[in-house]
Amino acid sequence: MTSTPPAVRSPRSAGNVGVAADPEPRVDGARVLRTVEELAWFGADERGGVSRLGFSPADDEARRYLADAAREVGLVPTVDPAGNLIVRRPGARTDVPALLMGSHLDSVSNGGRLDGAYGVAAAWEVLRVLAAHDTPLRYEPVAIAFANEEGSLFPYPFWGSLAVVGQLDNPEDATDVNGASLRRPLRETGGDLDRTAEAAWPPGSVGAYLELHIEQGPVLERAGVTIGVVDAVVGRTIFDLVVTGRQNHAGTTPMDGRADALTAAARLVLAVESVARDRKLCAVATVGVLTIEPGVTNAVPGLVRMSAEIRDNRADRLATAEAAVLAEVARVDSAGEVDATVRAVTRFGPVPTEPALRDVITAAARELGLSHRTMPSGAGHDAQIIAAIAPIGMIFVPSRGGVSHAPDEDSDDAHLIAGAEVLLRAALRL
Ligand code: HGY
Ligand code: MN
Ligand code: MN
Repeated sequence: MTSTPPAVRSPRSAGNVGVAADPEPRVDGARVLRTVEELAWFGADERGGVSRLGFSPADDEARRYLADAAREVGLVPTVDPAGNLIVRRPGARTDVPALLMGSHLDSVSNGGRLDGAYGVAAAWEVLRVLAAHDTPLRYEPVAIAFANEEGSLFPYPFWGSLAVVGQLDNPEDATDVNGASLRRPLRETGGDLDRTAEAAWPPGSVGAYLELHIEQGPVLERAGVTIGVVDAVVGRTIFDLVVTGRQNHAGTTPMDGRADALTAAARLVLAVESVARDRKLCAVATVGVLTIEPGVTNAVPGLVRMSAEIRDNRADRLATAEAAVLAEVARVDSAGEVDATVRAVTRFGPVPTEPALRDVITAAARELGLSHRTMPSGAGHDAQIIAAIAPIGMIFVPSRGGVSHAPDEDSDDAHLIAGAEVLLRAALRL
């Protein structure tokens, strides 16, 4: 991990937001890139990439850094009780709904520098530009960095956006993967576990939500297209599976007398994969976590805990695939050698974006002379949660090699700047 965070640099600090009557506001592309670079400092992983897990010290430092950067240029940052960092223009209007723009600040373990952080950096820039121009807007622009979208340390993905829509379940019980309570880290970041309900935005208070994000897949790059206009965000079900066998000596236990939890789990891993790959019941299916007990070379594994997640853009297909996963677990269980249990811990349905906002984004891209195409999102996003209270729109830019949730996640600078320009244009068109 890294030693000291970057100081808020003077070029960005130069001059507070004054009001100018420029008919053609533009983002400062270099500033967007610099904010992205600086954010990558927080949680920089010595293996490469970024490990800025939600509610970790690195996440907290990144948040403070962004709040300071906003304050330095005369914007007004606040932290809501769920830990979302929200930035407004000075004298922000409260008599009109908000145009909310943002993404998340946390990363997966050993992830990239762009997933989430790019959208936050761009939203900060767009808000700064809008604060500096006397452009009449129907909605009050507000930038937000959602807390804990990935849920890598505290396994509550979309924590911050769920709080904003008033749908956090039993927040006071939230613990990290090791069982430690969220209470202290949330308090240190400016939140309050007993008051997360107050993070909910009242009905009608958000006129629109726009999220800019890297695509995280290969579609735009392969097509040579700069801007993705997202038409739907994928649905996802996450399962916890437990396989219980009988732990015993690896040298003395005959092969026909074993209840090996790991070999049974291995069959389940392949069965989960097969639900998508061979049976094509859903778009993708993944086992990403496998823990083995006791995890030594010379004992037959007695217990395996594993995750499984399935995704699709259609709710009916997701339901069918979910039933198939349950049936596979039941099959391994009923074979009698081991006990296998499964629990769907998280379900997020697929969510379409707002057609009118797709049109706004498309028109913005066209105005800027940027190539664009409509496409679904295979990754989950805070936008799909915010859809419960507001129309949502999403903008994608190409990911190099389609790589994400990995250290070499990257995008061309020109694409990153183009995405920020589209976000600003879309905001102005609203
Ligand atoms: O997992 C996802 O799709 C998102 O990156 N959280
Ligand atoms: Mn992600
Ligand atoms: Mn993301």
